[in-house]
Amino acid sequence: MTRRDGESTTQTLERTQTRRPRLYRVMLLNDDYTPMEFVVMVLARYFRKSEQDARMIMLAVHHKGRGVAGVYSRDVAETKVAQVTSHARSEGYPLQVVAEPEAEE
Ligand code: TYC
Repeated sequence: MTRRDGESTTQTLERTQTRRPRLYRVMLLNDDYTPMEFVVMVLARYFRKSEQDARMIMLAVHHKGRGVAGVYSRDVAETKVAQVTSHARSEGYPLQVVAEPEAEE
């Protein structure tokens, strides 16, 4: 804020309520080329799913087009996206992984 004498000051807005940081859904998108086994491995290794859960999630993505691999803070979600994308590319697979914010309560 600028005073009449031309000096600038800073105002502080106080809030007593705290808000929990947003959570982000890491989504897997379907494609025609990434092998099912690779997607199952990704879900087990990077998203700590059991073999059984990993298969269920992979098949749901295969049939519905997309699905949630896990829900994390923004930093962790973005790291998972980067790690899985780089692993997939290193194998020559086009697997798409994205993070999207959950709705605020
Ligand atoms: N549709 C792929 C196939 O038939 C398998 C697949 C599942 C790929 C999930 C990506 O996110 C994915 N080989």
